[in-house]
Amino acid sequence: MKAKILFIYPTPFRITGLPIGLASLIAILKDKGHLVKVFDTAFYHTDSDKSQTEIRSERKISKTVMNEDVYLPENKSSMETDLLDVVTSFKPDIIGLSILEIMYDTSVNLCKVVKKEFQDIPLMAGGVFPTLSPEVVTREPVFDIVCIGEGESAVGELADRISQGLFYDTIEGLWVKKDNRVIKNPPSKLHDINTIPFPDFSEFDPRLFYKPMQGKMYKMVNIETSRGCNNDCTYCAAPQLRKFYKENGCGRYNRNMDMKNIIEQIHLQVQRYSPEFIYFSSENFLLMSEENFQTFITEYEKIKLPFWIQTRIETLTTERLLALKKVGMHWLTIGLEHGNEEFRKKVLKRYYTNIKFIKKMDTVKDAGMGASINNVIGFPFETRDLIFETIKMNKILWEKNNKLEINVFLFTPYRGCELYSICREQGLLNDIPFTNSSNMNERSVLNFSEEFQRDLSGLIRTFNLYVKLPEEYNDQIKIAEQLTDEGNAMLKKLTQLIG
Ligand code: B12
Ligand code: SF4
Repeated sequence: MKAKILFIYPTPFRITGLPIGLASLIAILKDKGHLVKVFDTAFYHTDSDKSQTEIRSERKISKTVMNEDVYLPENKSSMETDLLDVVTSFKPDIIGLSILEIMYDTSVNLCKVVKKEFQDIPLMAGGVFPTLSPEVVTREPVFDIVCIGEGESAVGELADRISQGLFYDTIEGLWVKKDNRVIKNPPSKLHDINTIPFPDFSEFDPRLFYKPMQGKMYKMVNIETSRGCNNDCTYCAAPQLRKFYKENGCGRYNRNMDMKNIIEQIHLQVQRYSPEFIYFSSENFLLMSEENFQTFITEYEKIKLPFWIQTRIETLTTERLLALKKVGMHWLTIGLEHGNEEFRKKVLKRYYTNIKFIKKMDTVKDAGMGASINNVIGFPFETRDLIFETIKMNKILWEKNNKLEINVFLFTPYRGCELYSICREQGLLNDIPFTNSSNMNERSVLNFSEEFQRDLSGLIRTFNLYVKLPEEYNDQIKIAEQLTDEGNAMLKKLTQLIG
């Protein structure tokens, strides 16, 4: 008898893209012959909130996606009823959820719905939030098991034991509730990403493959090339995950996949899913040796599909960009994050200078390419003037290359990142177990003054106006910052000027 595992992928409305972690668990389980199904929440519009693509278009970050409703139609049915139907028909032995902090309350609510009807099916939480906040998740009565850290070996062994009718309270990586106590097994060793099977996306809703790119929807497939990151950015979970794995003796967090495996993976996923676009799911794609880079170029030339990468500014060179462009690179995403050098260094632990950033971005322009520049506002210790330094830097970059897409996010203190602790120490954050606040929101969860909250909500909606319109418009843009009828009318008028 093989085990049946139902995974729930809670993701906000229309946040598409494929979760590599869950897909990797699915691959392991299928390899062992177990049966897997996925239920996701991406197409249930549970409140009146706008989708991220709508917000991005309103804030003039990206082109309006004209056909989102066609590619990503909403489910008209109820999320809870549909989930119960899947559980009834699939009859899983266990249900696992992949949880990021923003979706924690949705996850708990869905589990309560299931638990009410199916008391005997164990519910298991895994993912970044349970890994970094296991005590919060374990306290929640609805969860029977919490997976800490990478889950491939834990989930594989769990399914094997279930299929053999054995209990599973001694599996590394799992915290298991038994007889009113929690058995806390140590996390399992980190996996060698060259030996585990490639991610399997075939159980996901086909709509999750579609992502917008400059106003058009494309069927994209994610390719895993590495796991982990060696940098220390204070707003990110990666340094804390690295620390967690190190402290627990799990091995090296930062791992690169061999180039021959990356190429094999691309061929396999293209053959399986016929994508129109490839997304390389690595935090720092260009952090690779020259030999690997040359192999990538030679081999990718045969794939003939456009692709998109994320990389750190330090890794850019004109030669590499031109070579990548020649074989199909369509877009890249780069983090500036803040425009003030001192602030960026001290508060964010990002160490490039503005001059270096501008020079490196010239390589993008020289290659005739566009890119997304990521920016964040609303950090602790930030002021309106400091935000204007971020605006100023983006203005310089955009005036040199107006193919750039200027992203702006609101800092959100997710548990586990270094800035979360700083916000708590500074009295900027109440002792809440989690936040479902998104980095696309207008109001910060931090206890900022009302004046600074107003600055943030005004600046997040006018950021691209300040960057893209000449400075003579600044007084009018300031009016557009206001959440009043006058402000809204001005925002509309100025927005039209950018087109
Ligand atoms: C790719 C990516 C995405 C993708 C895919 C998301 C996903 N769930 O995989 C997309 C673009 C959709 C996305 C969206 C968002 N993301 Co994101 N994303 C990432 C990124 C860069 C890499 C994730 C990854 O692929 N890791 C590699 C895989 C192998 O690891 P993994 O996902 O953790 O999975 C392993 C384990 O966690 C475990 N596991 C995972 N799920 C489960 C489930 C079970 C049952 C078990 C047993 C085990 C288990 O086993 C897996 C395999 O080893 C991370 C940064 C990071 N370093 O984690 C941010 C990150 C996860 N994202 C983050 C955020 C904030 C978001 C958004 C809210 C941003 C936004 N406003 O749009 C949304 C929320 C979407 C959602 N689903 O809730 C934060 C989460 C912070 C937190 N503490 O919750 C991170 C950590 C970045 C950061 N700021 O620090 N994201
Ligand atoms: S933000 Fe990017 S570069 Fe910085 S630690 Fe996180 S993954 Fe690494």
